[in-house]
Amino acid sequence: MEFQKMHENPDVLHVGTCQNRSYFLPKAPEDGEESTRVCLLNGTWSFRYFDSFLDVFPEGSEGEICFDEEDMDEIEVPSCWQNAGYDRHQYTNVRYPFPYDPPYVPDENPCGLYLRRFYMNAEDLTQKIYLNFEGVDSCFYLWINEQFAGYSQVSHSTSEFDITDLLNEGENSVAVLVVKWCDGSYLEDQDKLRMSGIFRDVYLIRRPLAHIRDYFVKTTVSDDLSHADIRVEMDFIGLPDVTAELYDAEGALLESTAGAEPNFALENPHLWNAEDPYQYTIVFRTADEVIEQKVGISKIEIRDSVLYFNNVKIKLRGVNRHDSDPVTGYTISREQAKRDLFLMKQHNINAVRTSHYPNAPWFLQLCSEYGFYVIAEADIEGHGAAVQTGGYGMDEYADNALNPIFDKAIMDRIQRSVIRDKNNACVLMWSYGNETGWGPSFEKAGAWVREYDPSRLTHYENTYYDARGHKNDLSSLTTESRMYSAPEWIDEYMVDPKYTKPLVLCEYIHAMGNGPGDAEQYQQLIMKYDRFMGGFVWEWCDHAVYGGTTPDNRDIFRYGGDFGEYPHDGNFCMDGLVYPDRTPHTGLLEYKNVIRPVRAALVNRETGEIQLTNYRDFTNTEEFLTLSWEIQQDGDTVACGVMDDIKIAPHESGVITLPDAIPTEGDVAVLLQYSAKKNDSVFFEKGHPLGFDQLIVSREARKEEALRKGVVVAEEDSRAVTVTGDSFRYVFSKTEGVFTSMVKNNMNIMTRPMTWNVWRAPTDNDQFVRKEWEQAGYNEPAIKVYACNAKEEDGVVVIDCKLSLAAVYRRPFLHLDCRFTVDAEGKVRAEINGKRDMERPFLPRFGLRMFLPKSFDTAEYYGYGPYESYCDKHHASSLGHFAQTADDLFEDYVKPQENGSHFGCARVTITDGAGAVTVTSPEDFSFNLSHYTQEEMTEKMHNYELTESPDNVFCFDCKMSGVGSNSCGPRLAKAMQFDDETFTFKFDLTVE
Ligand code: IPT
Repeated sequence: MEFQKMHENPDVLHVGTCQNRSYFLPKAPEDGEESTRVCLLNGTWSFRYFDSFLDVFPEGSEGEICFDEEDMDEIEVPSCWQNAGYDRHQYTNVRYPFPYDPPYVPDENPCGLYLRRFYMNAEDLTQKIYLNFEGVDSCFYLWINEQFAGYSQVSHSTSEFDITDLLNEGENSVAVLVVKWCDGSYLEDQDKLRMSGIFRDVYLIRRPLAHIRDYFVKTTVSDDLSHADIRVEMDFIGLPDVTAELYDAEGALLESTAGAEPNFALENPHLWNAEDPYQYTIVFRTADEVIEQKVGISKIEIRDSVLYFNNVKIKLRGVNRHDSDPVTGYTISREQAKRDLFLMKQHNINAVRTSHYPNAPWFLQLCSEYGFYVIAEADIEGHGAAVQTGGYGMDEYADNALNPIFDKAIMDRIQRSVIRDKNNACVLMWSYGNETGWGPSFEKAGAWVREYDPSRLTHYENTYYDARGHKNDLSSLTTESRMYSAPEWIDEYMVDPKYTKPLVLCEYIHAMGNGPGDAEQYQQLIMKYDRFMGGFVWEWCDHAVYGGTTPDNRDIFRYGGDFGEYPHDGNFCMDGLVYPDRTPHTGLLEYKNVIRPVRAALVNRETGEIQLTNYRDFTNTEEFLTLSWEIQQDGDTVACGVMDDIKIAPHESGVITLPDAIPTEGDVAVLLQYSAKKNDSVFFEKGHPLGFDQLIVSREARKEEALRKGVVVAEEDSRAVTVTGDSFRYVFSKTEGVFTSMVKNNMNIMTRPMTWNVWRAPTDNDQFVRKEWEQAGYNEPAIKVYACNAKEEDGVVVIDCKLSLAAVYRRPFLHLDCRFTVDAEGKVRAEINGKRDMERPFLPRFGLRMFLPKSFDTAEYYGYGPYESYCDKHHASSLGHFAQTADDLFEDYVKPQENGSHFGCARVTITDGAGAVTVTSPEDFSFNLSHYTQEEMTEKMHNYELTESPDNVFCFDCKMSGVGSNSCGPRLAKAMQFDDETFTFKFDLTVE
């Protein structure tokens, strides 16, 4: 008998599965917290891996599966088989990992046969037994006691089977053949490491013969929010008698009803929102079963193109989250999920998009419990269709959506997502999936969603073009969703009459590597426009596979290309706000402060009045805010205090008055630190920092110190000028235009010659401009000195030097006109006037680089710290005095790149405790100190491959370009590019 193959048949999506229902785990009446009706089948299963589906049926098997447990390996369920050593990982973003030939998939299609045994007693068999799979990638065939029991394809939604009639008293077996690719894989082209297997929980549920099959808790709230009705629509197997009880969050019984359509009325309901996720509980009871359902009540509306949640114009401060862990892959425990959610709460995030598939069903329960607005996305992503002819073909893009063979699956996947998760308070929007184009399939499914659940908003990105002549009907979508739109486009959207829906950026500020640098720019727009609901950062975490440690104990994280796979998309999966192990990136700290709950502005310097605005949507500052204030003068605290009785209603402003006078001289700033007023029982403790504002009141023009005059001698030969004073001897190269040796007090401070410095190890966000930079030769400039004259003059030595920077075969991109003055104590005063070739791209940076002895390992600076800071990414840092070692300054990106710079500096000293090199400047500058050269970081693909430089690398820059988010977002904003045609860099360099 030939095996009936279903995984290349788009008409056969599920065989033997039950009708969809909402997620709940029933209990026995006598149960406590744990349900005795649910039997988890997680644990060790027997496992046989096949490289190809064809190997499942060797010659002579006649289409029969061999269930013989002998010779089988063992595997943990749930898990991904690639993480257990089978098959291999692959990371691709857009491109399908197999030819685009729907509904067909390769014959060499890896499979895994899973088998385990379980026991049933006679009493069990008097009931209904359901078998549930919460997630299997990509599809599976099921046998109970070696009898075929069904098939299902949809990796991230539940498949439930009624297996009652296949069971025996005593031992039973369950066998699952998981196939890596199926026709459904065309709809699962999510940007992720591609893994396979039974990756979520598997369990049996015992239920009485008559039971509640499904229910939908529907709530309506009166316009003034004073009244709510709860109506439960139920569906049954058999005819159980039902009673329903409504409890408040403290467990007090409010109301009890009997009958098949329970309903409750509440006066002054306690509504749910992300800041106060209050949930009631309904307990449904039938003769032999209890179901507990949390209920959060809210009113979601769009009025005049503006989102109102419980009559408040809320803003979404969101992230896109994948199920991803470097060790467990797609298999995420509640503890792992909670760790993500708690970290989000600690960083002011209030919304999650489950990109691009439903998460485990309990994940949304956690979001409802902890307070997150969720875009709940269906398991659909098909952007691989777009790249059939190179680039993004807009017609091709929609090929899956327009292909009728996928109509059924698109409807199925959307229904599965909505029906399973409908009773969760956190669901703000139903998302039909991601980047699959648009077509009749989505129109039909969208109409179904609106009909089934009109209480939620609907979302889908990829509707902005009509493909292959199909005129898009977008009437089922309540929102306009875009990704990575440039700020200028958002301004246009707000005035263009053709746009009538509220706008959400379902993906923005691409958090890859060092970035994002444009968070504040977008936040300004979110705050400005009522019709801009907010955005979701792409994305929450870096995806990687943990590969153990190197002999010197460095963690190995692998990404695309590290598994020998083809095709792959390199480190494009390393684009999260947290590292794979959940250590926050500086980008998360930046985002946290950009979305801080309070912002401040100076009203009046004389009176010390400061305006505070409360950006929480529902909570008065009185309930959450402790304000510590500090008046700073030249980086020192001159007065400080704490206020925690500030009353400002949500979305309102109020004025506070500092009790101490704000000085009028020097660099003056007011630092306002916002922290949690109370212990939050779950996420953080009293005092947890919520963000800060530093109001720079004034920065004083910095005076140049007078040069010390005395005996300084200049000697010249054809290659160098040697400048000698009492305590020093410096050599200035007449071919490089910089100092090549600086000996002070008999110590050579430079282990190698200084260099002019325009290159930086490209960040991920530099990956496009990098090509232009390399074309211009910024990575390999040679120096041509046209003239170099030294003279002793009035007790100092003055070296004038004209030079250019140009790479081999290209014309100069930069001309410099420099004057270096060396005083009698060895201080070097530099004035460098630069002129650029404006046909070349903006510069990564411009400055000088010194190589210092390894012992010069501490940077003491007055500038923006303690976190790495750039002109467009410094909102996590403040202006002040900092002392950090090269290790502290280093941001250890898995893919090495420019990091650890500090912007807005007036002074930096690099010291070993005894000696010191100090740079000061009348204008703000940037610096970094690193164990690694930019060449090393440019070259190496992984952090564990980095080799330390024998010296410490000290760069000080007149300017450093911003970082932006161009890895997927718009090109770096003009204002953040170092694109000046002429510039002047003045600094004093002192060696002690
Ligand atoms: C877009 C995708 O929606 C998302 O899954 C991810 O790939 C992200 O951007 C980039 O990291 S796809 C992009 C090519 C627009």
